[in-house]
Amino acid sequence: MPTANTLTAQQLQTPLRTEFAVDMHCDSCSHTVTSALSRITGITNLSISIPSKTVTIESTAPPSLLFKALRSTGLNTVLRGQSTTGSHSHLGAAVCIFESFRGAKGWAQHNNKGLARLVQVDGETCLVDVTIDGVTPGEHVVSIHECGDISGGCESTGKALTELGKVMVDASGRGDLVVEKRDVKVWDIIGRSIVIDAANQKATAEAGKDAVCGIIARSAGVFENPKSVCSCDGKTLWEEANTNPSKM
Ligand SMILES: [Cu+2]
Repeated sequence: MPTANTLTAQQLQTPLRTEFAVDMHCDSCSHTVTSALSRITGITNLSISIPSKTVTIESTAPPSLLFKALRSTGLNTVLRGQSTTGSHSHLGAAVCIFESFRGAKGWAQHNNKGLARLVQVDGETCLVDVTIDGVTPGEHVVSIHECGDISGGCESTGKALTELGKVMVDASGRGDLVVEKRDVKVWDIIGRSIVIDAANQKATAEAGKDAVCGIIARSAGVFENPKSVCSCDGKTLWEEANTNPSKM
């Protein structure tokens, strides 16, 4: 076993409080979590609750790094929410509800395939949290497209402006992505769209027929994720895919 190195990353300008649902069952799980996080620089406060299966972290380390460290324990982990600490507040937030348009007539279809939350956590950093469900298994590319026009499904969203990242969709059709972007500002992308397309479709800049997409809309702010992890089968509950977007 190699020695565990300290994990440093570009720190946020403003400390964030980030809450994760982690499927912990006992003190041993809790110790595993503590030791996975102990390698990360920038954590100022850590609180673990086994009964509520939550891990709350105050830190200037990027949430994606915390997410990866928690996932590395093998325990099911979901990003639940994020807020700035003390008197700081975030600079803007947005939400994007993904829909599938295959076989749809026009845009009047409500075939929810998940959502993205975007929070501008400081002047430089936009935190992106994407969860999708009911999508073809395999690698998918998540991109911001120039237009918020879904009148022709994903194909009318225009060209891809920037790639947010890649999602590996598992055999059950689910996938997620937590990433910080420094080339994206929330206020620049409201009214545009996010498209998720099979990686092998990305030879062209336009979205493929089987892509899912949604319009990026301003949101009230700091997100609170209703997802939790279930102790029955250790699986993530994705009930949020069917919840009211106004609550996000
Ligand atoms: Cu345990």
